[in-house]
Amino acid sequence: MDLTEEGDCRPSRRTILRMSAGLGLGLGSAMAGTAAGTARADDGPILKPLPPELFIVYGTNAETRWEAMRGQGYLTPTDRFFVRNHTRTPLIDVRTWRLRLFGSGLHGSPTLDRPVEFSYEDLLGMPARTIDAFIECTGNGRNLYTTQQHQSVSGTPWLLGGVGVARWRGVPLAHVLERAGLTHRAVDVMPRGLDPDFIDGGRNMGRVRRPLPVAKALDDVLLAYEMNGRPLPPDHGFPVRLVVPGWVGIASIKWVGDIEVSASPLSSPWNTTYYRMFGPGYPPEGSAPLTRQVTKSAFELPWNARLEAGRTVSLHGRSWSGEGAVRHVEVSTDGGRTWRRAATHGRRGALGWVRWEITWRPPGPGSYELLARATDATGTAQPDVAPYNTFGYLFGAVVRHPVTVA
Ligand SMILES: Nc1nc2c(c(=O)[nH]1)N[C@H]1C(S)=C(S)[C@@H](COP(=O)(O)O)O[C@H]1N2
Ligand SMILES: [Mo]
Repeated sequence: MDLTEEGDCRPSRRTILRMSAGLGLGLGSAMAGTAAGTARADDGPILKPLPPELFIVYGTNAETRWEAMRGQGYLTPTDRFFVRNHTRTPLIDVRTWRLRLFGSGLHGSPTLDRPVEFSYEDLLGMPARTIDAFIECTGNGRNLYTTQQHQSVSGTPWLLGGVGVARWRGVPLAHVLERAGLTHRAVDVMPRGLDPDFIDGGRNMGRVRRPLPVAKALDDVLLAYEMNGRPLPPDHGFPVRLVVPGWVGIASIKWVGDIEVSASPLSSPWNTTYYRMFGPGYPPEGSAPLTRQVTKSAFELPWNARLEAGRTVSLHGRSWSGEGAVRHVEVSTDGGRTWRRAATHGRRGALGWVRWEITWRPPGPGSYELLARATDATGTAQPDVAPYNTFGYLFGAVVRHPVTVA
């Protein structure tokens, strides 16, 4: 395993104490009487506050406003981390919750009726790892297919705020699989969420689940129970979620209830109907299931930001890539004619992002487009155009960020 991390393999005593406290009455008041996976009777699909200065809300989803990242540290604070829910955030009682593993890829082929089970406390007692990794929605930037490439696509019209970097702590999935009796025959694992069934156009797709190849599952995937030093909040997958570094956000299943481990390939709507490229140039069944995220960059500015004329401004931003650490970032303030290298600062995590900064003195009042272009670990720069696909996935082209100087 090769993770950017603090290096320890033991759960910290602090964590254990804090989380054991959570097992008692601390969580009790909010959770009492709810069975694992029981939907709440109350209000909206997302539980945390979504103040308009931090989020743009689209139904069951909410994206981070990039201006809310200005002045923040390396990590996205939990209060402004985007939420992508197919249905709604469930409230789960950890006292009755169990992680259930079953399937033909485990010794003795346990069934879902008689699975291998781990409690929340069992997981807290296993070797822990911490990683700083981004989770990003596959459709992040989808709005740009329409506004920048004049193509029509379906799905939530995210700008660029469907991404965040958090410090995730949990048990390597590899460890849990070994403990459950992983065999050499296993090819796919499929975690399944405890949120309600997803209904799409009247069709019940069942609970959110997506197969993950065993090779990735054993590489750097976490079963995370902490986000930014606190127990996972309900909206981000309490009690336990997958964190699949570098991969499409859908791989990082929240509210995991069970994991099928199979000796034959698995499928679900989330690797057949969705999360493949469809459209001209792709076979009717779509591309192969999507895996890594593409490279992207964003300015920590409002969309259509107003900048003051006659003074030099500092432009800040962040770039990230499913290919690993970003090498460098260039910025153009003249529509892409000339480019200057931005100064990167702080950490350049392989699983996270890099922060950068450049100064600009607008030549005069008017409308401008700011462009940022990152070059990934393979030496590939963000392209000018993203390949069209009907769902508007993986918009990795250079974004033309509109600003007004007045
Ligand atoms: N159980 C479950 N897991 C899920 C989802 C969901 O709706 N249900 N959404 C997925 C998608 S599409 C994304 S992009 C990420 C979003 O994680 P976040 O809400 O913590 O930002 O969770 C993934 N895991
Ligand atoms: Mo997503």
